Amino acid sequence: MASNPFDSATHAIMSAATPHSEAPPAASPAIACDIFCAVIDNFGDIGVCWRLARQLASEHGWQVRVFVDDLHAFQKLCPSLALERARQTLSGILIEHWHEPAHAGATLEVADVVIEAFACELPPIYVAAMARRERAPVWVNLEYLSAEDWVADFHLRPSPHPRYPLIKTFFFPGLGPGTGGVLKERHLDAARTAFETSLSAREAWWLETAGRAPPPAAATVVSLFAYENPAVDSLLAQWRDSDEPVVLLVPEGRISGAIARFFGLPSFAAGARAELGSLTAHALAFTRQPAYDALLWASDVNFVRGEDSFVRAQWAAKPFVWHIYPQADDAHLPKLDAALAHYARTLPADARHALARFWHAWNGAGRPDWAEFQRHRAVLMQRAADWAGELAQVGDLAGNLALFAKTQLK
Ligand code: TRH
Repeated sequence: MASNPFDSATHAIMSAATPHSEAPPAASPAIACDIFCAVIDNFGDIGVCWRLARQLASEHGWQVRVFVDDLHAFQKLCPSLALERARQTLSGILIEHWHEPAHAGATLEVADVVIEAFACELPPIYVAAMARRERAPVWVNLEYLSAEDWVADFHLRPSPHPRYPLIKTFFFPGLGPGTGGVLKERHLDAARTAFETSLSAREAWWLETAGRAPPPAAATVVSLFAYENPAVDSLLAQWRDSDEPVVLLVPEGRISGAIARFFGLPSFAAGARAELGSLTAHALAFTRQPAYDALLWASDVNFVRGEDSFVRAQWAAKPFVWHIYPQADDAHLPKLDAALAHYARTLPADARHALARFWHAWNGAGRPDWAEFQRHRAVLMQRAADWAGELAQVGDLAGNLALFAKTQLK
């Protein structure tokens, strides 16, 4: 695992900003919660589950156990995880290496709240034990995030088990009212403000991350977290030829090969730096999850993907471009447009169309036009800040879920 350059600066900010909000409510008895996570690919499945687990434990005082079947993916965003251990405790959360399909922990003690992430199938022996429990647990299927309108209609719909006296409730994250919302830690805004208003924190971050001082104000700093993407070559060429300097920050990953090819390098691994025309690119180590936010805060425009980084970019309140997780039969495209409908809703028509064109181009339809995107930067910046406020009105997913569970447990 490469060393992590984001950690100390961000850690200082995060710790400074979280003195009281992390303390669990003293009076309430701890609710026990099991989260089951099957990793399909990449980091979003465990990324969402781990973020939720940490929040339920630190902000709601729950006793959380995470069953996860892929410790390698988990370790990328949680480097202190030991790959060889079947059971370990991190941040007060018990982590069980889940060996599908039978394993369900050393004991079959069933929690008060059972979260099945992204329709992964619970071990049958665990479901049988849920049915035997004196009081049936609150069973929640946490769905993938979608901004589509139908989500609000299906959020919190119950589904009785065909054989057992158990009810599973569908919990839908979303961007609009009536949905489960998206994850947001209580301390997040304070941590972001602390970072953005502290020159020394930003200088320390740049030094640790890119080995240099922050770039001049005239430069546009771009973070790039994406899947393989045919549009990247055109974009890199536009940045190279741009009138203004562009500083590109690329966490090591699936897009790194394309960056290396563009610069004529054999690879673009953490620590690498390359320059062509107006473009300077830095390859960054993949950081532990809490440190990823600082990359978004330090950048002017963020390219994000999947689910969790897409949400973090919204809380970073900077213009962003989403590489949505591609699905068969282009099933992802209506989801992309649904997100745009929320995010771009109040933008003037020309900026709205420019943003939609850029997002579409980044997702396979057309050629991204950086100059056009830049022309609307000021209004996109304002919209990003306003949208973060609107989205916060939907409520944080962990809080919404905890509230639902508590009403069921009463
Ligand atoms: O990795 P993703 O593409 O994840 C997923 C999965 O593919 C999943 O199967 C799919 O259904 C889902 O997307 C929609 O993108 P995502 O969701 O952004 O997850 C990445 C996680 O990695 C996120 O929690 C942020 C974290 N991360 C770090 O911890 N450090 C880093 O340096 C970076 C770049 C990301």
